[in-house]
Amino acid sequence: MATAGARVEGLPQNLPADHAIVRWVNKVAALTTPDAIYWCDGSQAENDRLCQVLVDAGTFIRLNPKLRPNSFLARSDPSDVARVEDRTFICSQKEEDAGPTNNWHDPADMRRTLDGLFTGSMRGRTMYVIPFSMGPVGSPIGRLGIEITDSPYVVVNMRIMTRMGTAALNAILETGEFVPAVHSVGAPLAPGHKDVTWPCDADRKYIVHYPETREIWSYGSGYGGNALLGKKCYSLRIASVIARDEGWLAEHMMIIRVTSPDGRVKHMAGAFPSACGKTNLAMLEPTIPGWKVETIGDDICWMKFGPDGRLHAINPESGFFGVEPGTSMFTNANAIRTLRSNCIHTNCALTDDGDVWWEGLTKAPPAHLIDWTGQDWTPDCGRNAAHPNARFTAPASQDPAISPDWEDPAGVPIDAIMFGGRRTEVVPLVREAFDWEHGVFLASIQCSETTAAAIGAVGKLRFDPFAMLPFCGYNMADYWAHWLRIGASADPAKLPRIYYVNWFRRDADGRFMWPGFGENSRVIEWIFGRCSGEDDAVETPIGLLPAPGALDTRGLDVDPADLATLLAVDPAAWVQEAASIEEHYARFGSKLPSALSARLEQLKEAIAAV
Ligand code: SAT
Ligand code: MN
Repeated sequence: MATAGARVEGLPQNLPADHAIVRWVNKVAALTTPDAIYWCDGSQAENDRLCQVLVDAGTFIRLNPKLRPNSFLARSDPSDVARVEDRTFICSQKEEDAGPTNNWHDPADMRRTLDGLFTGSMRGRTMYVIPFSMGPVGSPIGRLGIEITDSPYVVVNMRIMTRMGTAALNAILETGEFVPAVHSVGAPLAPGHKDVTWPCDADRKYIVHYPETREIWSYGSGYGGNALLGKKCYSLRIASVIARDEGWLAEHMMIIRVTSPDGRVKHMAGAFPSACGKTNLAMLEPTIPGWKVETIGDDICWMKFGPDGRLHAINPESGFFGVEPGTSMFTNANAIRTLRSNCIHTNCALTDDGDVWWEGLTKAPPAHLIDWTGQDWTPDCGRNAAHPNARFTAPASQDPAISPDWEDPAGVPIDAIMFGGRRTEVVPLVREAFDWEHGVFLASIQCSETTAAAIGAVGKLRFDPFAMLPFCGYNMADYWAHWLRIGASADPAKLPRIYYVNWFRRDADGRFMWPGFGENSRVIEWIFGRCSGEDDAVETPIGLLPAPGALDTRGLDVDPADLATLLAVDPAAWVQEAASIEEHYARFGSKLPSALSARLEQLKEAIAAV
């Protein structure tokens, strides 16, 4: 097939020219007309070459090798700084299969639009072919994909975030299965034109998913989850559809291993919206003596039932794409230690000695910086030095808290699942669901203040069920039904217990009432005890709360009155909460599982009876 004259480099020898993968790649090349097609092998030498290409293009600034070896800073176009939820589409055949929380578009019509946009979109550029594995190669819970992109920045990020290159391609050749994902920054280069440092199509971004054919097409953005298509696009939007069809779970959750002082081990998963502390929780250093927390994953969790009837989870990623502002030795020392070398920093500030800086990294800011837009910055200039959604891309293997079993292909058995979000008011520090179905109810009413991880208003309260609002690839009500089915199909004694936590309560002066970070280990200790059969909870209308004295508060600097508020149920506030849950549920019409509307009625009755 024609490749519009593109030069081909690195085509693996075990890939015959008439193989279906080669034909697909050539078809995309015929549409997008790149100058060259480069097949990535994932090697260190290839990575070093591409990083130098990015330095030469001005996209990367090499950081001071004495301070941060093999690390780079990239500054994006100011129009391209976060996920674009209003430009993210689920193009199922039927609108009701995307549901009221997704942007639906007719797939045939979308294909026509994208055909137009992708035509010649890679002109003047190299098209990279990236075979990748989500999960350790060969894991029975993992899956394979191939991303085509015209962005070398995407290639070097994908190398950190996924297992990318020859081993993944060989697995694809063996199994014959992969999710195709096509990405273009949407900025063709005319001959003789000088490139910009962050090419994108500021006004036309499309992050498109075809759930029935399990395809991803992304146009116009080079940033994060818009462009690193193994992450939200594949591991959540497409994988949630695959998981529904195959009876497993693809979730927006961190995963940790918790070890008690007497050496007992439990695994916990936790779903929180973007920029709500998943990475901090995943790398937590307990403040209570003798406890240990190890990281398995910080963002995505794929869970399947094992032969033992329990849910076993893997982290499909191999790196962290974490928020920088607020990350420090005081809030997440393990993240800071992870960033010593081999990382990509996007949209933070540059210090005069060639290091990175962001708000919150040090107590006092440096006297002078170059900010994320490339301008001189001084502490009195009135601007942020780093973008609020500045991110690090860091190899998970460099996390000092990484669990020795984080790459176990069989996954780890999950004992507890936490849900949570940013709630200034109403929602207590922690509560346990009465049972799996009640846990699905609590997760379906998850609600959180918006953050800078997506373009749009920050601090606005919205329902974000299961922290999957921007990531569920099908009708959210059908997704709830899937969770209910998973629970009904299992031995209840083997299912994880479900918790709802809130680290973000504030008092009337706006001050956080709970110190969070390492102190969250106290909540984890209570959950651990509950999962070990400890009977130290009290029943309330909204779930099981820690019994008086059950939460270990020794050495904790929290006002007893604040602690009481953090563990109280205010019936008047819950009457209002129930009214907004009713509105939230009404959006799903007849698709709302009756078990969930029944749980809402029970909640209302229980509050009225207080
Ligand atoms: O989706 S991203 O990977 O850009 C970050 C996030 O929102 O968690
Ligand atoms: Mn996330």
